[in-house]
Amino acid sequence: MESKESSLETSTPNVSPSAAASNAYAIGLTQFQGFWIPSSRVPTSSIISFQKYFQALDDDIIVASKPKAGTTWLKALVFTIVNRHSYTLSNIPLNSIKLYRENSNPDLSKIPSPRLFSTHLPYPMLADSIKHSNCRIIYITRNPFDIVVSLWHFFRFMDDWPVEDCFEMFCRGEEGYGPFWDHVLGYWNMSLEKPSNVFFLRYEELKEDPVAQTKRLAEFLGFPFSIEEEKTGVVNQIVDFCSFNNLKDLEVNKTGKMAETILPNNKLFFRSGKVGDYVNYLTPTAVERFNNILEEKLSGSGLTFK
Ligand code: PAP
Repeated sequence: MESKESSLETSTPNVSPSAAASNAYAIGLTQFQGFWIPSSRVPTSSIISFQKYFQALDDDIIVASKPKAGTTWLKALVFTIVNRHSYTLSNIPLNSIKLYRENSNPDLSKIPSPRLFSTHLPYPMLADSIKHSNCRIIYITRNPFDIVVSLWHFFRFMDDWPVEDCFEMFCRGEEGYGPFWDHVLGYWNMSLEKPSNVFFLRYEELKEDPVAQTKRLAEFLGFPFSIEEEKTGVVNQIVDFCSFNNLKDLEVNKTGKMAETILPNNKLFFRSGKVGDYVNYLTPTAVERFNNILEEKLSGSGLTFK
């Protein structure tokens, strides 16, 4: 749901560049519809096109996340669960779709059903047709400190910036698709309001019990595992196939590179895949400071992070 140009954009509505553009990552950010969009990669015109033209179908599946929250893992799991009868695990294609980047109004009718999409856009920015349809959204989030560290590592290919800069941007809410709290709250609130349409998942829960979470996911998606499948170990096979170690070692991720991106290689998406790595990078004072911000921003929502 990303695009480069749109012939439809007549003006640049409600757009302002990052005030603290001190590094390559910050320079690419633009404030748009209340969030910070990495507009050098995802032009706001493509979001407008998506909002205007995307027509959701009731059986669409949308993987939503903030960057570095577990998108790659969740995409692999969802695709594999849904397509497990069409492919063998050794030849399953794991693709990503960047639709509105190439074309402001792409023809999506040829995508086989159920159509799978992924997006980093916050809930309020989704096309109305998604909000009014019966389609399913799976949102993954992660301990924000691990997100900061993962994000910082990821963008070091552009700029060897200090982790403190990345952390400060996070505290200001001025980071890709941020503020973090608004992004997560949008999907959290919808998961409470429409639990059969929005599934809220945490990276840490997936890490702790991937088999149980994969079964929950399959149920939610309308592709539950049969007793026979459970007996013959299909759930475990899918979990193993989508595991960090397996995905990391796939040739496409060891040596591949996505077309039309500034990213040097796919390896960047597989760093350490651990929970709590942030303790090696952020001071306890920094953690406490962000915890205080989060407590205030999430207050009354029922959403907490350990
Ligand atoms: P994206 O949103 O830019 O696509 P995303 O996949 O959400 O990135 O995040 C990458 C993180 O997920 C990396 O975390 P790390 O930097 O803390 O290591 C990456 O290692 C981790 N990751 C990728 N695939 C998996 C997986 N199969 N299992 C667990 N973690 C994974």
